[in-house]
Amino acid sequence: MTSTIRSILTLVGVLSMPSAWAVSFVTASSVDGTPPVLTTVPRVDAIPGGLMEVVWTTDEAADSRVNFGDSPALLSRVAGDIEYGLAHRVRLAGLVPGATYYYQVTSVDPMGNASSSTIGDFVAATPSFTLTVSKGGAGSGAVGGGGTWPVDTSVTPTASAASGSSFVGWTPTGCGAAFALTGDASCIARFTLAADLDGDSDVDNGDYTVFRAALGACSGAARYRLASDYDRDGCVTTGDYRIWYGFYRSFLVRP
Ligand SMILES: [Ca+2]
Ligand SMILES: [Ca+2]
Ligand SMILES: [Ca+2]
Repeated sequence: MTSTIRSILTLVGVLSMPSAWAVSFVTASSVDGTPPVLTTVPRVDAIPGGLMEVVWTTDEAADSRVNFGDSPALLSRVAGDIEYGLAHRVRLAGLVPGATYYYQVTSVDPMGNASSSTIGDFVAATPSFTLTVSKGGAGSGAVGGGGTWPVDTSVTPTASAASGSSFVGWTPTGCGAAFALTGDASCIARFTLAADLDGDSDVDNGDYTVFRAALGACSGAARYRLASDYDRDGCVTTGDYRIWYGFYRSFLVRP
């Protein structure tokens, strides 16, 4: 009984002295009083979308913080990550393209020891986007206008049908005129075989049959077919046949 009471008293004594308990547990050798070492000089990279990213490393797990602003004396904005790690990567948003900013990185270890870099500067990138221009359809041709430009650049995709092919149109149709690049965009130029009048991606007697059906007809007639009127003079004539035949020949010798 006496020993039980002593045990309880001992326990109460321990519980009533949490600070003493804690102090007795943390020996001098385990206290981390050393701030992290920045093992790389912070680097600022431009990443897609007009953001800038500050990258650095530390020799021990620490958090990530970047103070930045448009004056070295006033780094009034902050971005960061409270997760501890050795590799630090912080994105800075809301920057004015082309403007100069000043920044300083800080990493703090779990014991609160902090290290900061010297103040550096960078110029905020102008965001750039990519226009991809590609080809579709059974025909062939050349496309142009693709590339990477600063935001809001006016771009104009181009399409030029190869001999024996016709350019039909763009997907999406907005690619057919100049437009401002406000994001990555993709334009597909569709080419058909000019002699493929029945649309089966082949050129053969079936297309000749379709042509013959319109031969002699002029615009307004039921038999008239605009696609067969290659010279667009309003009538399907033997002159158009010669053109069709030329397309047919170029289809036969295509690469
Ligand atoms: Ca430390
Ligand atoms: Ca055909
Ligand atoms: Ca014609």
